[in-house]
Amino acid sequence: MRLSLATLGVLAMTPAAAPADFPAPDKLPTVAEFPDVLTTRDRTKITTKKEWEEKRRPELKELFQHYMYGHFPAKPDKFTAKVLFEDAKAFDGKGTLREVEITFGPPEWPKMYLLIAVPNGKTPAACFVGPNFHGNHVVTTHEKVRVPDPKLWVPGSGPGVAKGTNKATEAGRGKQADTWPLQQIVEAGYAVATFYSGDLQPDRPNVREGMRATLPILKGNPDPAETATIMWWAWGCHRAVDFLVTDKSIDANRLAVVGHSRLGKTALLAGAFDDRIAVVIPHQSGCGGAGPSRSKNPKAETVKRITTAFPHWFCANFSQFGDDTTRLPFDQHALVAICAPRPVLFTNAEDDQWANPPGQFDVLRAAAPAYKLYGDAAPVAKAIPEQGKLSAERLGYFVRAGKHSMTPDDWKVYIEFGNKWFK
Ligand code: GTR
Repeated sequence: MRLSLATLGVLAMTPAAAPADFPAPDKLPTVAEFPDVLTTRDRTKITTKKEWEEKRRPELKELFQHYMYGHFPAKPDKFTAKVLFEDAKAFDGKGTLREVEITFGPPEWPKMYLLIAVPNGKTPAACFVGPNFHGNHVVTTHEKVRVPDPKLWVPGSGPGVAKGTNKATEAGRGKQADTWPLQQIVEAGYAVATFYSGDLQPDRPNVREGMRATLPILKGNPDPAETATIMWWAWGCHRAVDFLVTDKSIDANRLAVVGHSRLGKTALLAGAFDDRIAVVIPHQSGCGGAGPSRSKNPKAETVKRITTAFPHWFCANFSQFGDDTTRLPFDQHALVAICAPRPVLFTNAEDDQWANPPGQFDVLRAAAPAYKLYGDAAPVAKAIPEQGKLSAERLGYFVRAGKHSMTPDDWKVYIEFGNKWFK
């Protein structure tokens, strides 16, 4: 069946036009260090919270859309949720587990499946929310949790995915329960909600599928700021939030977004573009997330490398900066600054230099001026804290020993940070 653009909801999704005066990447001025977060494009120095919110913050949001992540899609007009199952005696009776099917557009649009665990007797609870890599069924052994439809593409590296199939299967159930340790989180008094990132946008280039299939194809004249994959995943986090704020067992004022690696990049972007998210925790997110584009760490991933290996994560404009990141009119500190005054925590591992832990600390330091406008005189530590010790300032930082992974010990750190800021 051929679907017309209108059936696909294209009209609803057509983004606002990019500001006309944004120069092509190679026409931008060179700025060797991080551009000052408080100086606007027209060289005005921001000194008040009001000026920040009215002028610089919206400008930065436009710049990040145009040159890096692509247009921020509109909120869908339609939104319905259906509870697929609920187990009020999950986690040895300590919590309730449910899965919710969320429909937010015309029937052709992808649906999203949100898995929610809530601590019994401790509601409304603060909630960690974020995308997962391989499907909800891999984060729990619970037999009712849905396996993604075999028609939906999943990464070949996922548990229970037979070679060459890219199909999720029953064999993956519970195999990555350590990455989103639901019971541990519930026992700490928190709720947790996760969804498969590929529900919204499968993680592969060149295929017009998922939410990307709802955009118009501009033949011969592609939009260099077309909404890219990380933006779609962030948009998915916002749709999860749309549901969570209606759920009486969740405290809508205490939501923390969490994600690992490419999904950590997603968590930071999601936090920057949605003020309903109170705490932002990108874990080992590196280049394109918490890591600087103007990197001084020779072991870290570069813009050139990431835009070559993963062209679909960012809009086409971003790849233009691969050979000269000094032309970027922002660096990642500005994405953190957009989150001000909300707490942001960067978590890392020593052996994961690809994600650039020291560079991420520079990013936090450079975001501080925006936080100071809100009255926090010392929002960030002066130096990188010692390994294994959480620096729980408003701009928090943590580096542990070990590798690139998301573990129950990392969750202890997110929870410790939550315990401080959700008080
Ligand atoms: C790597 C990529 C990183 C990071 C990681 C992941 O291959 O270079 O930027 O996102 O994948 O998502 O695990």
